[in-house]
Amino acid sequence: MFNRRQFLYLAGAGAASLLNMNGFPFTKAAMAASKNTEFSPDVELSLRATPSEVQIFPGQPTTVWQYTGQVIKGDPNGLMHLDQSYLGPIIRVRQHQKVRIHFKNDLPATSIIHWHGLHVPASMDGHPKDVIPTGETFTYEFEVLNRAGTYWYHPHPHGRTGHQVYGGLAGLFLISDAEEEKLNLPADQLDIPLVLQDRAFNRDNQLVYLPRGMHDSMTGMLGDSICVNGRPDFKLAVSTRAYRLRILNGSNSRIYKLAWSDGTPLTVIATDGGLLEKPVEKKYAVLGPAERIELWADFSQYPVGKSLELVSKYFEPAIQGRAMGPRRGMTGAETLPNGAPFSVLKINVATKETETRSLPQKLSAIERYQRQDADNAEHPRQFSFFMRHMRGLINGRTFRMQEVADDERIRLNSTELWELANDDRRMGMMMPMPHPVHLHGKQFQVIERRGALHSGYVDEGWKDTVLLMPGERARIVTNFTDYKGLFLYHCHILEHGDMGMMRNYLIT
Ligand SMILES: [Cu+2]
Repeated sequence: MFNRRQFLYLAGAGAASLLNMNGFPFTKAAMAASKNTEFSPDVELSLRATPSEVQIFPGQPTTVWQYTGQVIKGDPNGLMHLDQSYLGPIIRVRQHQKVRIHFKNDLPATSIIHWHGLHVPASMDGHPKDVIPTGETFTYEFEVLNRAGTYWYHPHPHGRTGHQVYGGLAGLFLISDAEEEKLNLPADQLDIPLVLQDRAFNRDNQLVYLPRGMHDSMTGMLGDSICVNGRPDFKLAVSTRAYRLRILNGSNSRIYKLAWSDGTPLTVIATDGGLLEKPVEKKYAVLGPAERIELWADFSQYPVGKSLELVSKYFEPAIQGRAMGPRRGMTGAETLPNGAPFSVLKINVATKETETRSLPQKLSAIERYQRQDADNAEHPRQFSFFMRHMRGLINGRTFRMQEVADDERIRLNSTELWELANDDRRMGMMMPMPHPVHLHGKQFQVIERRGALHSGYVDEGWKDTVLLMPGERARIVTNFTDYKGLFLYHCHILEHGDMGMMRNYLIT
């Protein structure tokens, strides 16, 4: 599965060469699309979504859908293309920069881009009502208000998000800021993005989506090839130094229970919304779809030649995928159900170098919310997520493009307590599902949670997605500042969102 050229490339050249920096020249066509004279961007990019081919396996290339980009204005390293990957370029910006992005849709389908985790105006958030048809361009303009952190972007057309992300449309959006820079964290070739996604390929090396139809929609699409940055059997050659590993679970529905294979605890330094106050040690860390963690990974104690794996450990499967039997006529491999153990990536300590950094014991300042900070502390908004009759529901309601119910109206500048519950179990679902709940527009704090995987949750920092296992509840607090308008909240098992487990909330 892992071709020799790729292996040699990774092992020989080290981590830096994983990233092929591509500073594209200025283009006239993209420039012509910018008309707004009031907004003066510091950074201007173009992103194009198009069918493409990537050589993932020997033999036939894999047909994918892919974002490609160009820097029109700003640092040419503001876009970094991952080598031999279907993933979109990594966008790197600084807090307070004004960003203009021209999204050109060259797919044979409508689409729109959502900036996952970013606090942007409703009109710039990539709501499904704003999809554009083939051949058209949507221009985004916003100021980067978020803290430094690992955010991402992906399509959000209603009913087709799962299909489009699975086809390859996703990329990282990394923000830096002054607070983070002072820490002198591992940078450049020591700052490694790792996008985890599972995929199913057929014998002709082509992606297979929802081969069992409604069953796969209910469980969410699960593949049996674990890809890192778009590559199965991913290997990483490191030196005896400390690294910053930025991990995004970019999978449609897979949950990872991440741990080091030798039992060393994980050192977590950041979550969805950036750095924690201080590093947290975990025996394992659970990452639901769309969630991010960043690890401080120090290999300085290892001898050259040492190999190590980042693994996903067994957990009580929410979904009995294996019970459904092998995938008919597909790869021949059994489905890898959620909860099954597997190797995520292999690390080889390849070179000796002297480490000069130590892990900062204070990372950032986070003002922690308490329940009583919320204006509705005594009367939390309650949102209940469950499946019924093959539809995804929130408080019994399915997605309607512009619909907002009374309990989905929020006052601008209010601080709110929301209670999110996975009520599949209560609703008597035969196969209760996890529901990772994502709020658009705002980072929040999880103030209370109980669940089977509890000790693997990293709830100490800012979050935009919270995993709810069957029967689980979480209380979150956030303040709805700056922007009025229509934002989504939904299950980030993409097939569940596509089946209607998504609603609007309106800030007025
Ligand atoms: Cu769900």
